[in-house]
Amino acid sequence: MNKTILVTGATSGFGKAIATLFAQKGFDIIINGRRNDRLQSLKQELEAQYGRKVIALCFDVRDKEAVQTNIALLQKEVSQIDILVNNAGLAAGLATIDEGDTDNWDNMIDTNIKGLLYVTRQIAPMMREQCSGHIINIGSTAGKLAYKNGNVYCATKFAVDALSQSMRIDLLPYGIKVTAINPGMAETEFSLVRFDGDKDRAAKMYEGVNALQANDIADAVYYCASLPPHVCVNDLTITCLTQANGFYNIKEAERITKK
Ligand code: NDP
Ligand code: 8X3
Repeated sequence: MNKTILVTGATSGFGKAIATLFAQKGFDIIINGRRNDRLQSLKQELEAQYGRKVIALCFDVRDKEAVQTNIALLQKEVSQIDILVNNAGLAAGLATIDEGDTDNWDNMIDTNIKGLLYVTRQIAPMMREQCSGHIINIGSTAGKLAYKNGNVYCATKFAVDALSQSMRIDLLPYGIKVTAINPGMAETEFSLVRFDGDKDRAAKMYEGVNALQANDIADAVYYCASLPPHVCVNDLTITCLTQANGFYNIKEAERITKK
C-alpha cells in the first residue's frame, strides 16, 4: 500500500514543494488550501507527472466545522494517513505592539495556532488507532527568538514549538513521531502576504540574503520522514548561511560593521 501524506497550505511555498517532492517519491497526496484553482491545478499536475492519487481539500483551517467535515469525508476515502504536515500559516503585518492591527493578530493566532490544532485534533485519533504516524509542524526561527515588530507572529510560532513538545509527549505511547521544523527566511509568498501584496517591499526582504527556497524545506521534511522507525527528529532549525537566527543576519552584520 502506498503511504499517504496530508499537507495543509499546499497552494504555494513550502506546502506546494513538500506535496510535489512526496508525489515524486511515490506517496499518495492530500493537499489543502483556500484557493481552489491552485489546488486543482496542483492535483492535475501531480497526477499527470507522477501518477499518484491526489485528493484536494479546499477549506480554511480557521474554520473548525469545515476542518471536521472535510476530514470526516476524507476518512471515507482514505484508510490511513501516515504523515501530517501542519504547514498552513502566515504573518500579517509587521508593527510594534502599540500599533499592531488586531485583525491581523486574530488572523495569525487563528491560523497558525488554532488551525494547526483543529487539523491535528482530527488526524491524531486516526494515527492513534493505527499506532503509527508522523506529525510535522512547521514552526519558525521566529518561534525560537522574538524579533523587532514580530510580536504576535513570533508568539504564534513559540506556540507551535510548545505544542510540538506537548504532542510528542501525548502521542509517544502510540508510536507517533512529532517533528518541529523551524525555517529561517525563505523566499516564498510569505512576505507578499505579510505586506498585503506589496511586491517591492516583499522583494526587499530577500535582497542580498540568498534566502532559503521552498525546496530546501521540502528536502528537510522528506529527510525527517524517511528515517528508520526508531529515529525521530524532534526539532530542526534551518537558516540560510547569511542568517544566524531570527534577529541577526548579514544585513544586520553589515549595518554594525559600517558604524
Ligand atoms: P506561502 O504564503 O507561500 O504559503 C502559505 C500557505 O498557507 C498557502 O498555501 C496558503 O494557501 C496557506 N494558508 C494560509 N492561510 C490558510 C488558511 N487559513 N487555511 C488553509 N490554508 C492557509 O508561505 P510559506 O510557504 O513560506 O509558509 C508556510 C509556513 O511556513 C507558514 O506556517 C509560515 O509561517 C512558515 N514559515 C515561513 C517562513 C518563510 O520565511 N517563508 C520561515 C519560517 C516559517 P491559501 O492562501 O490558498 O489558503
Ligand atoms: C518566517 C521567517 O524571519 O520572517 O517565519 O519570521 S521570519
